[in-house]
Amino acid sequence: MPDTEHLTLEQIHALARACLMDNGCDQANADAVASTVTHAERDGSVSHGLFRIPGYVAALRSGKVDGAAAPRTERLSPALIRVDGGGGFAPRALQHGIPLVAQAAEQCGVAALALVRVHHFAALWHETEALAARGLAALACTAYMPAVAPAGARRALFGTNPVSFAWPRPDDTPVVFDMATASMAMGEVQIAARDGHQVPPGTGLNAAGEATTDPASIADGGVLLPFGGYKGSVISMMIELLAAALIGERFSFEAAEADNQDGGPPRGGEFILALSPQRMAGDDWAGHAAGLFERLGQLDGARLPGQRRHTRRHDRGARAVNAALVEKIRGLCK
Ligand code: NDP
Ligand code: PYC
Repeated sequence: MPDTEHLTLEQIHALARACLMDNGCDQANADAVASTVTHAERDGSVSHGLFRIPGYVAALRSGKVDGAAAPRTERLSPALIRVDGGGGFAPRALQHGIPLVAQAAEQCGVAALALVRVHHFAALWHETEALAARGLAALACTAYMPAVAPAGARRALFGTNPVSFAWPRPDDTPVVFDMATASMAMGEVQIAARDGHQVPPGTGLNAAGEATTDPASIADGGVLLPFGGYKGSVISMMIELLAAALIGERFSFEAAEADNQDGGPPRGGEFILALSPQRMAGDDWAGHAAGLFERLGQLDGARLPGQRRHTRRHDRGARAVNAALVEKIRGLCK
């Protein structure tokens, strides 16, 4: 295993924030991204924590992303909100848009947020958990750049296109899943390559279109496969439609064609849906759902999604971070 360096959560936040500010972010944007990165490290979502800082910095340095972007709101109807991220990183626009869609869903029972002109490089559970914290069920999805071959094909068209769903539980953490619709997130493949691990059979193909368990030959010139064969493939296509066609943003292939290939996230969009169980099912909604979770917990081997991350969250101690990555990030600071 590569060397690691132990950093407290405060040190992780400070390092990320300083590096972003040294490379052109204003305070609001640096704080928003640094918090997202710190929460990922806290929860063990390593592929979407500090690992992403070099990409964020590349996008700032090339001028692709505006580090001082200020989101703007357009209310398309009482239940339909568009937030224009102004070409900035998604966490800043989400900070702005999530309270607005939550309030609209509380009033209308259901509301949607179309996040446009953002650069998304993070896990999605941040946004769905924020809505669940307000008693709402939430769904979020975004596209990226082609990395996944549709079922039957050997060339990439879809992004790794993640989807997250969170269900609120009063006085408890939400039940939440957040997953790439690829067999594996590309970040996980890149980390496996960095750390010298193989990936499971069925993860992807090399540049010659042959099945491989070597992560480097998937990440460099190869393709990922969708999770679950054609079923994951059609869900990935749905995400392209929801996070691009539905909200007037770019498909993964369009995002890649317009991108400057600096290694940072391309411009794209995110679709978020917020639903009020209180408004739809009435007072009994939480107890009713708890019955399902209880039954699931009684089955040997089964667990609730989100449980692994939420357990790690209780540990407020230092996190072991790849030492070469920490050195690289320090080198990107002034
Ligand atoms: P994982 O395969 O690690 O996990 C997927 C989900 O399944 C998690 O919510 C996890 O919960 C849950 N889960 C895992 N095992 C079980 C189990 N045995 N029983 C019940 N639930 C389980 O995620 P991915 O590698 O696919 O994705 C990693 C991250 O990458 C995501 O956060 C995603 O948002 C991000 N990503 C972002 C992209 C972007 O464009 N911004 C693109 C692609 C991915 P738990 O966490 O508790 O283990
Ligand atoms: O891990 O596939 C991924 C990914 C793409 C964009 C952000 N994360």
